[in-house]
Amino acid sequence: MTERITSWHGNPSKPHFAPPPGAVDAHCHVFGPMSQFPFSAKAKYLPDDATPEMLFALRDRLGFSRNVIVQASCHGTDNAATLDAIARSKGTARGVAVVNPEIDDEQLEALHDGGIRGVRFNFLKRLVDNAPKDKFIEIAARIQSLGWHVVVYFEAELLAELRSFLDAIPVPIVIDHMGRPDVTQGPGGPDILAFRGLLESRDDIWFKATCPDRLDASGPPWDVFAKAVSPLVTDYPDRCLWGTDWPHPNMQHAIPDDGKVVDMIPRIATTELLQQKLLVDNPLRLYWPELEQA
Ligand code: 0GY
Repeated sequence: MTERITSWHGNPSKPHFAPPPGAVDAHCHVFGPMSQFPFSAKAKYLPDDATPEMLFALRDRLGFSRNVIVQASCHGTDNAATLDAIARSKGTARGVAVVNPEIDDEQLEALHDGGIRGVRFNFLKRLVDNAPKDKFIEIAARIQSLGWHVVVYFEAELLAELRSFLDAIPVPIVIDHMGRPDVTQGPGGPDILAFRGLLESRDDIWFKATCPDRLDASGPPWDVFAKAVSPLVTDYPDRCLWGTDWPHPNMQHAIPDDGKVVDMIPRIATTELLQQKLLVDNPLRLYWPELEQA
């Protein structure tokens, strides 16, 4: 694997939708720069550099105030690039790490000091070689005292098999991209209904109402995604998060315009109150609880 891929739009449009003050892009990544932060030997894709400066410029262009930077699989369990981006953010970014199961408590505390507030468990076979559930449960128990949560990434076909694993996690859970439902089934289709079953099973499971570009092949304005996802945001207004997914890992064949991705927001969060919860109140509760309004 030698060819580096670019997966992000070079000149995203300015969105028509203006996010509320303090809005958080709660799912984005940085890549490299490779000269400083080499990619993992196990990386399944080799991206071009997507630097913190590029991310923060996009944040400003789109009208956001903060970022949650999620460790991408191409950096494996070395969180240095994510930590570097958080350190450069002047307090406007926090992150989610991917950790080696052997990590000790001191290293976890160092991650906390560096702005990490959660650990990601990735079950996508095309992205990671193995996903040891027993080790993940041990990690989840160990991060409890730090007040962290876990972020879990899986595809809808895996949900039934993962159910007992998810049930055993003793901290809040955030599900990336709603567990990738087939949105063409609609809001009452089997994938969304199964996901609703999970949300009903406990009240500390959150989801990211993200990635119309990944989940809806119809393209902008992603009507199929809007129709399937908007009822979830309406019904679980205090447990949803939103993010750009910049730099859109692996999306080099259908690179989304981030301005258009932002313009999806009012179609899934259809009132100002829902937009305030999705973009400000909910992410602050998880990532900046000290800033929450009383
Ligand atoms: C995403 C989705 C993807 C990639 C990663 O860590 C990653 O490499 O998360 C994907 O390829 O679906 O959430 O950014």
